[in-house]
Amino acid sequence: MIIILMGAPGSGKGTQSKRLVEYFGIPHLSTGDMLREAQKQPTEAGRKIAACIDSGRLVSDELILTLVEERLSHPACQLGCLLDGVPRTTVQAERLDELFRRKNWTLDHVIALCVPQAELVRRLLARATVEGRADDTPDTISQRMEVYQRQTAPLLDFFRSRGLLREVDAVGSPDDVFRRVLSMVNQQTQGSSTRN
Ligand code: B4P
Repeated sequence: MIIILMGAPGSGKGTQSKRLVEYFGIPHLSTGDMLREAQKQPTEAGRKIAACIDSGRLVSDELILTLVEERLSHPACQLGCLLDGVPRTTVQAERLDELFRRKNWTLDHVIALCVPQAELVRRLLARATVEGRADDTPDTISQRMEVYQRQTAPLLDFFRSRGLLREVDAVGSPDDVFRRVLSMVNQQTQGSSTRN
């Protein structure tokens, strides 16, 4: 099973991913986590990644695609995986589409977590007080929201036009949201097995 989890910053992608990968027993591929690990390296690449994240910009498509392709080639991903935070641009979406076709993999679900902007900001500011992430400051949050609207939100139409997009109301407790996500995935899976 291949699942893509989309949503604005703070929509709960990381939170729901943890539950989904445990439930389905598939690997979790989070580009945010991969980049936070990579930025710790005392190299030019590590410094560039840190600068992008801290200012709320996206890192380059080339870097993301190299990291993701490398991770998807692991044997653990041969039976599926959950992509969390990728694709975030049209180039990433198109290149992943090509990669899946080359590998003869089917993308099963694209789930978009829907949360109003005021709630997103509230969550990220609350996380700042707990985790102190460098990109959870008010200025960087507003930059990330702007980047999301400009570069990532158009992908919802990309997946909608392919009949793959499932939008889930992601306001409520993390467990409530998880129940909604799961029921959406199960409905969809049953629907496609009935059609086959
Ligand atoms: P990510 O790590 O993907 O960060 P995010 O979008 O802020 O997080 P997420 O939506 O997962 O929020 P979370 O569950 O933690 O990316 C970080 C940066 O990396 C990007 O800004 C970018 O620079 C770079 N990057 C990543 N992928 C990239 C790509 N493909 N291309 C280029 N650049 C890329 O939830 C947030 C908070 O809300 C948490 O505190 C959580 O506890 C809380 N929360 C979650 N669900 C809740 C609920 N239901 N109710 C109340 N609070 C909730």
